[in-house]
Amino acid sequence: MQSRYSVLIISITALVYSVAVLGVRTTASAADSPASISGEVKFQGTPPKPTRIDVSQDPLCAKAHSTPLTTEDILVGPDGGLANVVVYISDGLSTQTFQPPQQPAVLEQKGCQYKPHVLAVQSNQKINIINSDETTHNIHPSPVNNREWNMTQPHGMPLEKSFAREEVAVPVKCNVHPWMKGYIAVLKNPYFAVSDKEGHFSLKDLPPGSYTITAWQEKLGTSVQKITVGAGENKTLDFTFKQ
Ligand SMILES: [Cu+2]
Repeated sequence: MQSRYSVLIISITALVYSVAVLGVRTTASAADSPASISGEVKFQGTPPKPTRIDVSQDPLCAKAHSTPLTTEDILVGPDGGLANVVVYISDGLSTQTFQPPQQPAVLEQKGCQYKPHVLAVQSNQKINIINSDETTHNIHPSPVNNREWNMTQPHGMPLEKSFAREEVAVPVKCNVHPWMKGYIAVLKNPYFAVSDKEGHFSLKDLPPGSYTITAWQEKLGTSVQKITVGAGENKTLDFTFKQ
């Protein structure tokens, strides 16, 4: 009985010691002070007016909107910020493989539109695809570097997918509703963002280093810049697109 207690005490001591060592390590890595890059994606010139979409072919889509649906391919905010631009590290990281986050991404079909219009995920990250509409959709991504698929999805049916390889970006369409278009950007590292409706983006928790940052817009193409960030540095980087 006594020896059992000794084993127990030794085990507890070992456990406490391991926790202490791990604790010290966590503190040490936090002291490495990650860097960040944030900025604005701007549209130069007069922004094109979104055009009206006719959804009358499906009354269930029409009834979801009190005002007409409009195109989302170039969305410019009141101060000239460009939305839905994928900003990511395209070069400069080591060859390490990044594990996908546990948290799945969500792509919703709502009002017969994709929400968000541009979704960015990590390769092999789970994507929960939701149909919140009463109508049935048929979601159909057409990738170049990943496997193509095509799924009918009635209301309420769960669907979980992922893409294995980097691809910016995979076009997504609905085979039932021809106006439904969106994109899924698949990145092999976790350092990416999609600009919000004011055009703002932020890349956080970066290891210090020299990077190539690429901004991608579905109609306006890509813009590339180089930047170096030291430990704990927060740098600003703006991108400008024009038609
Ligand atoms: Cu649809």
